[in-house]
Amino acid sequence: MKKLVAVAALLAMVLVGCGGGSDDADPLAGGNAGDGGHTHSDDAPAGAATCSPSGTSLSITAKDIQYDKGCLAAPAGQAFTIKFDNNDALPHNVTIQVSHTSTESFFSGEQITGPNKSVTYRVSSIAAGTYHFHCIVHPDQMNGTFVVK
Ligand SMILES: [Cu+2]
Repeated sequence: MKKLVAVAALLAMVLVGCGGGSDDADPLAGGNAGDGGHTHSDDAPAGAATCSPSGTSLSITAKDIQYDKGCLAAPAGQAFTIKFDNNDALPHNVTIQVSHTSTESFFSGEQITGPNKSVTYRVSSIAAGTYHFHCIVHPDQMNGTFVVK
């Protein structure tokens, strides 16, 4: 199990190295008509999506090494579930953590390999905040904002 994760992480790093960055979908790029140019604003991460919770049953799907959602939301202080569908013949999961680079996670779901595989993760309650989720195998291709409120 440990070894598999290590291999997967290595693979992800190789993939990222070859991919040459996944910033091509940055909605802020090219949208700046202002004369100021770059403003290094720290108050919101570029391209961060926001969403609001609607119940304790969340769902997300992976296909073509992408999630179908850029934002997931859960109510603060309540346990919830995430139904995760994997339509790729690759291992994916959902991990929730404070930030992209954080080394501690609130929750890290079991990796499943599709296609047509699904799992329902049970996640313990999380305090209100805006966090991050990603696939631990493909953190740079598969990620999003995790809102708890
Ligand atoms: Cu993945």
